[in-house]
Amino acid sequence: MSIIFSGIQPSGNLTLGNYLGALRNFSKIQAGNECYYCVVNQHAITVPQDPKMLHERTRQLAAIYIASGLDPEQSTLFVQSEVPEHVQLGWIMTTLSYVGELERMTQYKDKASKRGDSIPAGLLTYPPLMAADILLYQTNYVPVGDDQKQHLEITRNLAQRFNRVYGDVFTIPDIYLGHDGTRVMSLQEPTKKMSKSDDNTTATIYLLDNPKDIEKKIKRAQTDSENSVHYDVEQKPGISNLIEILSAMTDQTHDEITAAYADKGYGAFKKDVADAVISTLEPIQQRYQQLVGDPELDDILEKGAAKAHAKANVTYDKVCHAMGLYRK
Ligand code: ATP
Ligand code: LTN
Repeated sequence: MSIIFSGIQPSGNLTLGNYLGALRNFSKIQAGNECYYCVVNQHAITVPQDPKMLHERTRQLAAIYIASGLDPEQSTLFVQSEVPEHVQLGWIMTTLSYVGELERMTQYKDKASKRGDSIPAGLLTYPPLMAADILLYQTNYVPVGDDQKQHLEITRNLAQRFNRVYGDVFTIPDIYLGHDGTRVMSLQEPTKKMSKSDDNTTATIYLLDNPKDIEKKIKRAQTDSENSVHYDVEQKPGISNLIEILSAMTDQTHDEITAAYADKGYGAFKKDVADAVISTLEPIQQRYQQLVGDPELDDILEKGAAKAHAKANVTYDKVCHAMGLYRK
């Protein structure tokens, strides 16, 4: 049995990319492991958030976790700000971090470059908070997309740095990349990843999109003029992205899909991709609608926070003792 930890920021509406790259893997690995899944709302405030929206999205993300297959009996589901050890250990990890290594993070460089002269300091100190999230639970594996590799690497470095100076307190975590490493691309610019913060909403399928919108977006997805369905990321990024999506939805290989559409055009192909996406998302959407306004969700999150707190507190106590942060 391994300990698993992952988190998603409640900073926008979740996309098909988040589902295939993250959420789906979360539920696949929950059986037989000790899993913690967190709504990382304190990470979201490293850029300005509207308070009412942040509150709503926190609840929505928790409901989506469950709707997409996380079983609260098997996995611990909670909100980061309800377990105070995250920021407490986050501060300690900040004191162990070097400004130079934080400035080298590509996510920091990307996000900071959009903020002119007023770069929030929390954008720079985002990775030590993420390290604290992971290390508090003595995590073995962290399921995330490959864009998070650098953050995982700094987490490992910080854990090793701590253990070297203060003794063996932390387990050194590994990244867990989904078996097919699905990376869903934008429907309008298929060389760029599909992202919840894309301003062009026709480029993105949101998990809560209605069937009509999904059909429209896929119908208008950028392709090429060849009218031949086969996988070639360089020459046919649009069609290859749709093949990837269909393959992830139906478990068919690229070759099987190519063979099935050998004498069919893009119209029929796109219709089938849309149908596959709609039938995968429909049950998730139904479960989401039942849950989001249900007090049962609060119950689940309260129990989750209590369980997470109990585990996190053991590690945090060890850290404080190792560092001399105690009085008696
Ligand atoms: P933003 O646009 O705000 O940067 P995002 O949509 O990239 O957000 P994150 O909150 O950064 O999403 O990521 C949540 C998880 O979803 C991460 O593990 C990330 O790797 C995964 N993920 C995000 N977009 C995709 C995608 N297009 N394909 C596969 N996985 C993705
Ligand atoms: N940085 C991650 C979100 C995140 C996370 C974590 C992921 C915050 N803390 C701990 C895994 C483990 C992102 O932007 N996707």
